[in-house]
Amino acid sequence: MLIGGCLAQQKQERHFPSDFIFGAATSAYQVEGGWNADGKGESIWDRLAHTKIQDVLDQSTGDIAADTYNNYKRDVEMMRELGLDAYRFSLAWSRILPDGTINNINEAGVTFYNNLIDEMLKYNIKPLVTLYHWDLPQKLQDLGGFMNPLFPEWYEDYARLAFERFGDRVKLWITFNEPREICYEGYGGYTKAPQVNRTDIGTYHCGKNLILAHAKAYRTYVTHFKPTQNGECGITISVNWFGPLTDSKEDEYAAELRRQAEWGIYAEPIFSEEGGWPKEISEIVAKKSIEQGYKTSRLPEFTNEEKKFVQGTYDFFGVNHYSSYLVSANEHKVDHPVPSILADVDVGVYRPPAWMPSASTWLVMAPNSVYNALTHLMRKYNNPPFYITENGWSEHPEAPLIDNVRIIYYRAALNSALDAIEAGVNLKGYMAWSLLDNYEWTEGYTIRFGLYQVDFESEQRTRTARKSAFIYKQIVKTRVIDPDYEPDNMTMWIDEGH
Ligand code: GBH
Repeated sequence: MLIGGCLAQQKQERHFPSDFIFGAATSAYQVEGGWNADGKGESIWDRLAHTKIQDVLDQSTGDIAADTYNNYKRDVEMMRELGLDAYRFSLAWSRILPDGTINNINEAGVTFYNNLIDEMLKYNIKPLVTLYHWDLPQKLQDLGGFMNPLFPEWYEDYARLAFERFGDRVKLWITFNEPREICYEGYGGYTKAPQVNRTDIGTYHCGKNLILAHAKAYRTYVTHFKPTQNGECGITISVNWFGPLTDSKEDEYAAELRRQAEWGIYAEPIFSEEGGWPKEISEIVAKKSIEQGYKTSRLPEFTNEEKKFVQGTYDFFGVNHYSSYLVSANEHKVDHPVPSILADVDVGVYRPPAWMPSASTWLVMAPNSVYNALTHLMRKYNNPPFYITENGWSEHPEAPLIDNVRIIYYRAALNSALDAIEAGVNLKGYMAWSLLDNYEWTEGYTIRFGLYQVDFESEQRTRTARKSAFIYKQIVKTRVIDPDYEPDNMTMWIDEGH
């Protein structure tokens, strides 16, 4: 009795460390609006939304979105309501550099971010800034974007400017958000801007240039800014969990291959001791390329010099984690374009029907998802500091403000994060996706991730706290996940000191 009681109590009282950073996240194109305000240049998402509207589910654009460009003070007020330690947002490259190059700086764009950062700092909210969340200046895309070997230099110039202008106040930097979505979906496929759809080489060449660009920016930061600014710089990779369907050797190997194709190709060059691409991928793509009649591998190898340049270029590993898949060597296979990265690894993925669906087809509630992903990364990459830079749950626009399933998801994910911490994972923070409803890329406004609902029909883009906001606020405040906590009512307030 006594022992049982103690254990139960212990489990309930598991605390997040007092220096753990709780926050919420957004990205520029998804919330800002002001797409051409005050000298902002066109980005690849402006171009997609304005010329390929048929590719967006509800034919909507991010022209106004949640109008954070005009509402940033209200956003900071919401951070204070939630009691957040940090807020993750991204800079729109073309707001600062309209044509992408440092030859033409748009001071009004710099001012917007200065205002946002200063407003957050007034209330002790740490800015966690993503330099690139998918909105490349169109003028750089006109030159090939990530496929141009000059890309790492363009990016380094932009990053240096950001460190110069904001680094006195920003101490946490993320170079890129989700290389997989940038390269696999945008260059290898068609589902994200710039819709290049070069399935054979798009993912791989974009990936290599992205990694080189990341390393350049990191090294610039470490050499020229870190000594005086004392911040940290990392990269955010989407690491969903891919486990084996059965415990057979074949399925274990299949799962490893799929993990490499999903995120290993971006993580391995930066975080592994060996450096360069995952060796299985190198071998498979080289072999298949020759069979397919290519003169060289479709995977551009890193030179030894490049490998060394890239290795270890991180202060932390940013993880965007949402869900899990089970991988099979022989079952559940679907046709992929040939050649393409998924045809290269050629495995099947499956999700049990018992895993609860969200409004997004790709997002289901999987058991131990955060724990499985983080403990795997810890073992594989020698336990670097981790931040969960995104995690959250989607519902349809008409779902009620009492968002009980989202609450179940957040509590489960945060419990899973505590399990990971107890297993030794060096997890330092957690950002909920998202602070508020926003433009969900080609799904437009048909998918809602916000702790705050946004009324996109209203001129003010009125924000209203969902029930999940109250639950998250309580967790942030107490550092404990109380499964029984219920807010007294649905009126938000700001605690003293926030
Ligand atoms: C993040 O991407 C983004 O960083 C953020 O901008 C976005 O709003 C948020 O998540 C919510 O989507 O199963 O083949 O259809 C999440 C990454 C997006 C990766 C969906 C997988 C579906 C691929 N995931 N994508 S598929």
